[in-house]
Amino acid sequence: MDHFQEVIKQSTHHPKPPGLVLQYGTAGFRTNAKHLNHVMFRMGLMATLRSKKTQATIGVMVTASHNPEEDNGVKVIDPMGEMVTQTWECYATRLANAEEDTDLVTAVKDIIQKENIDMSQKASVFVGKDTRSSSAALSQAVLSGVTALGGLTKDYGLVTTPQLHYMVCCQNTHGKYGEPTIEGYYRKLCQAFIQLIKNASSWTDDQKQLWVDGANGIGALKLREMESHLNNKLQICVFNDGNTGKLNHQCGADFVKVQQKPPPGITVNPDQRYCSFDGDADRIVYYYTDSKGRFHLLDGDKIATLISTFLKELLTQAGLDLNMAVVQTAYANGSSTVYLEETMKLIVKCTKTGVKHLHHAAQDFDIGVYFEANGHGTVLFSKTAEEKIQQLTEDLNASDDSKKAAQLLQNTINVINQTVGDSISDMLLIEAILAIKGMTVQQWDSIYSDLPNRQLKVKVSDRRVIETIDAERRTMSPAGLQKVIDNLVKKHKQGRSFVRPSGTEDVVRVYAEAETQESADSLAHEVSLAVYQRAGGVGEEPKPL
Ligand code: G16
Repeated sequence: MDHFQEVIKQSTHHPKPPGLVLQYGTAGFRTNAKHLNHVMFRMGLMATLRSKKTQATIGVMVTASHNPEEDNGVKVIDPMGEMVTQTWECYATRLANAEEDTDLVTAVKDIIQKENIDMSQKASVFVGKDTRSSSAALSQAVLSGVTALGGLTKDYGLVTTPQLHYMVCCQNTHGKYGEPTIEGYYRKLCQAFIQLIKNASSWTDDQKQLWVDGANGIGALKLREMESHLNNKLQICVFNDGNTGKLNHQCGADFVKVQQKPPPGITVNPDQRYCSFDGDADRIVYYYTDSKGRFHLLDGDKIATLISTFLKELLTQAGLDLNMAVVQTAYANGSSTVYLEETMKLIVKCTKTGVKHLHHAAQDFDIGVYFEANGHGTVLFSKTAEEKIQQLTEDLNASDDSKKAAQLLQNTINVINQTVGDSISDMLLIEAILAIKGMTVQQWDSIYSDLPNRQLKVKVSDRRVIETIDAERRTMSPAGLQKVIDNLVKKHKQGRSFVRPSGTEDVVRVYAEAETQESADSLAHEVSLAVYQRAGGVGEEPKPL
């Protein structure tokens, strides 16, 4: 039986709900889990084709990350651990929407022809899944898709998304990036962390304690697994560990960032550090309460600032001339951008939402620090940067000071998962920086003050009516909406607002910031109302906050 007959045969076990149309969004397909079995099978097919084309291992992660438990989704990972390239996102959409089995085979054949794929090539696909109850069956569907086209599979089972990205990169670099095993991942990151904090002379036992909200998901499980590798250098107390609570429900990085409050049920004590992961552990945000009980959030922008400050200081100390930029999105707090550009004198780039866009932009620099405000991000080092740093650690003529800085930079590179944003890796890096700099979370927070801001969601009948330009900072359609937003913004001191269709949820997102929280809240509400009225709002009209 040839591959195509096998595809048709196997596809009957993964039927497509007639008429269902899905789009490869910000981070893959995402919707209610009961509509996704056919998509998973087809992504197995696509990953196999991509593997044959690139002659490398491809990854498929079954997860809906920050979405509610009843949703699921899939992220496809390219050879170096980055998100699948955009041309293939179009193929993914076509495959997912092919109505009949024969259409599906036609779509597969089209990809083979367009990409000139040699079907006699071997294919290898790594598969992982998060803790959702639907993930087991859906990852089986991915595995069936790979097998139907004759690909080889390696099922990593329960892993965080960034762990799977890491495995793919390790495999394709033949171990140069690390060992493609979970143990190898913990060893590399934890050893680098332990090396880094040897430079933290004043870190007391009390300061070693960190409270982590595992979002009732995979991150909690993986932190427990990692613990023994840390040699008690960091004491992680996990809450929302999945034992009783529901995934992402009233917990996790997205909840904390959007609601601007800690997960209910946990007492946030002053003088302690807290952080929240999201459902697949690729985002992280930090927080604390001050002595007056006020909640303070340290989001992706604050993380980018802390990391870039640390790196810049090390580059100066090392005497290395490497260019560094910070990549953000429209959600970045206006104060962070001003601070990075005007005080730190760094290059700041703004891209569309989605780590794939930020990652791509960060690759243009020797060191590219990229973070979305929601806590999704990492740091990329160019080959040149890594080589220069390595050479300096071995340079016999270099001063002790510059060599020490180079050594710190090298350990920093090793603690970072450069393939994608990674809660665990980011957490270790942040903890190491705070320890080395002898900095409290309050001191970190005081680097700059956030402008008060608010994020809201508006339900509309078809969110695709909103079209954006200028890295999502302005809308082109519906006609007239941008003008209304501009006029509303003018009424608020330091006002800024934008709207965009979400690529992971069926909503339009609204962001607003202004001089006071009251003003940011009222701007967000006014803009939500404008979206509701001009972009086909459904359900109840947005109410003032
Ligand atoms: C995903 C993407 C992020 C993006 C987020 C929200 O995160 O990986 O880059 O910021 O969705 O996207 P949108 O506003 O389009 O819904 P995650 O953590 O859910 O995979």
